[in-house]
Amino acid sequence: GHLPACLWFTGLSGSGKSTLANLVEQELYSNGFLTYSLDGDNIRKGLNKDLDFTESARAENMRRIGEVSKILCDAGVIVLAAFVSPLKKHRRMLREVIGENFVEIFVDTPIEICEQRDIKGLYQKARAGEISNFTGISSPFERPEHPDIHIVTQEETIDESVHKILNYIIPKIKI
Ligand code: GGZ
Repeated sequence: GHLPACLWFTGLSGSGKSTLANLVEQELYSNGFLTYSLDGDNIRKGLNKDLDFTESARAENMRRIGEVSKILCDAGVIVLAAFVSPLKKHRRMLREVIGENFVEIFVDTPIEICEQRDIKGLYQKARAGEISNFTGISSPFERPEHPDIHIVTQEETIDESVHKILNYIIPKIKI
């Protein structure tokens, strides 16, 4: 057995949150930990398909995902949640709801790099005014000041980042 946890990845669109979360999940899963990943793909297409990117809708997005994460933690799961989570008040609320299982991981990639990569072409659309309230362009991102784990993607390899997260979390969840 092991203890539950909620690894919450916050950062800009294209910062590498899902990539990191998926690699950390693979490692945990292959070492016998029970894991579940939440991200825009499985949440914004289902449970939260009624929500857009206005400030109030994002707050509701965060609130629902926080409650789901808490339920999964109660069931003993290691949750990996990858969401922009742009505001301090979102992250403060999550820590209150999820409690001591909450681990804030800041995936810190400069917006210039996210925009250069522009994997999904969203930054270009946001610049062209085709997407409104786009985080980092027309909607704020408040940098976490005291994350539990700070990943500066430009200064470490993906493998180093994955192991930094594993080295932090495994001693906390191992029984
Ligand atoms: C930010 C947006 C937006 C706007 C669509 N602002 O890189 P992605 O595509 O896959 O991740 C982004 C995702 C953000 O959804 P979250 O649920 O994580 O956001 S929040 O925590 O703020 O509620 C991006 C895409 O959705 N996307 N429009 N306007 N990201």
